[in-house]
Amino acid sequence: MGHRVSKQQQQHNNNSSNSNHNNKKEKRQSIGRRKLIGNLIYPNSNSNNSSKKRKSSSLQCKQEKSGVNVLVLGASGSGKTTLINQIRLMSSDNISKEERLEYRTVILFNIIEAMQSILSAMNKYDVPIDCVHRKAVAEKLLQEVNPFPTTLDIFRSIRSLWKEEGNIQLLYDTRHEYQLSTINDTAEYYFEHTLEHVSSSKEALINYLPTDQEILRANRKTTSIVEHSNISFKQVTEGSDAGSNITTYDYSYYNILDVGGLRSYRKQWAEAFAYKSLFSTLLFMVSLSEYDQCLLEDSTTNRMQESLLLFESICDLQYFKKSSIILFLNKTDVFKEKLSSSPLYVYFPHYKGGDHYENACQFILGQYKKITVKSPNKKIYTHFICALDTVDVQLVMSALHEDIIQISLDQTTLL
Ligand SMILES: Nc1nc2c(ncn2[C@@H]2O[C@H](COP(=O)(O)OP(=O)(O)O)[C@@H](O)[C@H]2O)c(=O)[nH]1
Ligand SMILES: [Mg+2]
Repeated sequence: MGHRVSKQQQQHNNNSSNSNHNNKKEKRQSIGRRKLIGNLIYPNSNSNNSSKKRKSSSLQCKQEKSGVNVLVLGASGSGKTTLINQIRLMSSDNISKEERLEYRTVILFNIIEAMQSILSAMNKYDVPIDCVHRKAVAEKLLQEVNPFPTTLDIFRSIRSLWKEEGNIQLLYDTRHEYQLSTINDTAEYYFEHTLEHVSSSKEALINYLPTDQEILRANRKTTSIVEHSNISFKQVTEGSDAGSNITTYDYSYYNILDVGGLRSYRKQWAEAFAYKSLFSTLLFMVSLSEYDQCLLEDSTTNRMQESLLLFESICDLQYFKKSSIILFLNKTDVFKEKLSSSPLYVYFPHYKGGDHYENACQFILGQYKKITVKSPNKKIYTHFICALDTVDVQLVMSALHEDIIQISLDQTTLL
């Protein structure tokens, strides 16, 4: 089970520059990058504080561990925790009842927040609710604030709005055209599956324990460094001629560090970097589908630009200067779906590939690869995935394992 180790918060602002003068621009960008991942990781900034934090840390990864150690980084919402949960579900480190109960609250809140976001957007765009009774229900629901009352009444109201008010589903389906990024892409799954169950009776609601599929879709902010130790699993490989295609790799144990991706939590990453020698494999997660969205913390910064800047600042860090990086380009499902309704060239004017999925994938990948050109020894291993798709993740895990072996060979050669 995940082991929580620290909780600190500090807000940082992005200072990326638009100056025409290159040196000024670089200087400002460097300040911006510094703020992106917090001062702690820079040796000349507040180093006393840093060592104190490290000393007070109870990270289990201080000890040598056998197996593969992977540090997963990336902006908030890119899918880090979802991928790790998929890996855990495939392995012996299943999700306990206690953790499922924590997810229960998150999911019930996700459902209420998603319907509130839809209703707010309907108000904003003057989309009417036809029935007077449902209009009153919607107004009441909009007044609820976090922590939400998770009563049977609320879920029955949401169910009736979703099932009976045509404009609500219409607005949900066209959310990409309206740039409604506050409406979670996984909400439909809850409206179609979870609501049926939790609104069926008081007992069903009280005893509700989320399934694996529901947990994978939960939007839960990671607020501390979470270590998942000794995740062991059998890998499925294709093309085995021994009758069975199930095989276990030599490295069957994974130790994975998950971190909070919001700017305010990036200061904690220093703690994870301090164990760089142990967590030698760096996996950077990107959400492909967020090219047309702004940050939750800052409505003026494009999420893809933030992720690119974050990636650049990670690549520039002394800790990772020579490291190879595994780049996961996630949310291929949403990316594919929204390309035609939200053209990529609007956000990246250099892009000329239209709404062709492969062109768009290669363009975004190119933006990340460009960043690593200045470090010729750095190898980038890339994978396009949909972290919600178990089969996809299973296939990628086999490839990931090959990458990790290659990275360890590369490192031996470089020594
Ligand atoms: N549609 C879709 N949703 C995803 C995918 N990966 C993650 N998500 C959802 O995106 C949201 C944020 O994911 P999360 O793993 O918490 O991001 P993190 O902040 O990087 O840990 C959750 O609601 C996930 O279910 C994906 O490949 N496709
Ligand atoms: Mg997370």
